[in-house]
Amino acid sequence: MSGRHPAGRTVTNPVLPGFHPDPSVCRVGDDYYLACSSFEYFPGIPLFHSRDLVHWTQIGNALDRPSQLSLPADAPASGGIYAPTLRHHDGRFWLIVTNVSEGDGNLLFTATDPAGPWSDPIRLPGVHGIDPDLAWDEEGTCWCTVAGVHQVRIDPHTGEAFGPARRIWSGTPGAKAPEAPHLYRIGDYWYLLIAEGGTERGHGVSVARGRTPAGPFEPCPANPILTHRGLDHPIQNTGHADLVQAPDGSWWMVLLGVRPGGGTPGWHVLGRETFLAPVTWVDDWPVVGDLSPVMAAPPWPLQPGPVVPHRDDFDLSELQPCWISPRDRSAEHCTVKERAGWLTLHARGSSLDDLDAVFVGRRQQHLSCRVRTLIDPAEGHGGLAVRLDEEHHYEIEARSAQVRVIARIGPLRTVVASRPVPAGPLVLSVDVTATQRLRDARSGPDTLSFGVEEPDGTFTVLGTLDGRYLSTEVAGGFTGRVIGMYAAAGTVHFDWFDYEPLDQ
Ligand code: 6LW
Repeated sequence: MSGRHPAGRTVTNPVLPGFHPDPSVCRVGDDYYLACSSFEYFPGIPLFHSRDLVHWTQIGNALDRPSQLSLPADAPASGGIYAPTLRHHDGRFWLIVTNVSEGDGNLLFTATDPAGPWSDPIRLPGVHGIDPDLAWDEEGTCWCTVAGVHQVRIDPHTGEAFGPARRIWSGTPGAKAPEAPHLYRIGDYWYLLIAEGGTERGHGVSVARGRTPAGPFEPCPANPILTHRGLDHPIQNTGHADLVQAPDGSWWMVLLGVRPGGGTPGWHVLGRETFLAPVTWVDDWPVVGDLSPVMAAPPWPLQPGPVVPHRDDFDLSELQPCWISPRDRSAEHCTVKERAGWLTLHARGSSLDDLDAVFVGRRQQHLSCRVRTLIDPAEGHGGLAVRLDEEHHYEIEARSAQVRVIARIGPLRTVVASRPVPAGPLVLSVDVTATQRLRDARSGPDTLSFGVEEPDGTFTVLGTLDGRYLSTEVAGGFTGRVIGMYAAAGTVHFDWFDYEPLDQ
């Protein structure tokens, strides 16, 4: 999805590839900050910094302590933390999210430095509904707007809500799921931006405007102002947007979208990704430009940094912020301090089918990629896995001088291949290869080939699996693939993990 900037530079959408949905963005001076949903993973709410809205570097995760995020042990996949709004107001950053695994609890966090530390949560028992937004009017009143679309005034310092929530808009008549509201004062109007149509192929963005933050709101005659429903476009499910103005006065929209692959119906495997689109204003309504090509907001930067470190030697005293684990990550089960320069995992569950499996992974961010890791399985079983949830994962596991490839798809679990290997540390591999040319209408989106390194340095593939079964269209839910290391029994150590993007 690359396009040409008028200045001759090539830029690429998505700007945050891989499982980075529900983006919310704000600007402070020349710096932009962006937050995404994290669902059942810990740490939660990845935070990114950019100078141009195109190149983003992860600066942390807002919810990185159990006092901020403690998910129930049985929190389902795609439960947990939904849809942040990130704002800067009165010298502080404000972040509001919903923990759907805690009685639909809305939680507010603040920080003076977006890289952290973020505060412990301020609870909002009087705010009901997902996708909370924060906006302050000229008098300093804080308006909290949630999916539906409902609104209530709050004290963001205490979490107190004033009065019952009011419905301020229902979106386009007949359209489902009016959600993801964001409210802005722009010029003479208050704009209420929402997503509607559901987060699947029908997704879109609509807008209304009014003279006060509480409405009444007049819908834009051009709604939806963005949708790819029914379009022959490589980016689908476009919606859940947020607006930001660049220092030069230009406007931009961040939004989520997906890139389905294969034949019909099209499978997306990376989850919902963050895209960028230019916005202009006509008759005081926002008009969204083409998603591809995308032009970067000035000042043009700047060298792109790697989205995440592609190789990790586990030489730092803490895990880098790209690493996430389902539900929790205690030092008791996951540490870089036990064996210097290695990541050590102590098993809890007996396989990745278990809710308490010990797994540390990073988002798959490229349609094609090559992953290698060096495991020492002398004291246990473990391996390299591609995970969507407990019921959808493929892995290669090392145990007692043997490796095996395992596939879990829905209720079915099967050992696809196994073979002996010499005892001792060994390199496990997975190559994800996107389908370039369809064989027929039923072609899958990609293949995943699992293998081991031989003593002569070559790799032998043990099993190649169709990637459609690790897609959202098959598994359901709101996340995307995460690739990483796990322990299934005893203790396993990993010396390094290498992720090589292979997209053109
Ligand atoms: C989120 C909702 C949505 O709360 O999906 O695409 C839900 N939009 O706004 C989970 O990400």
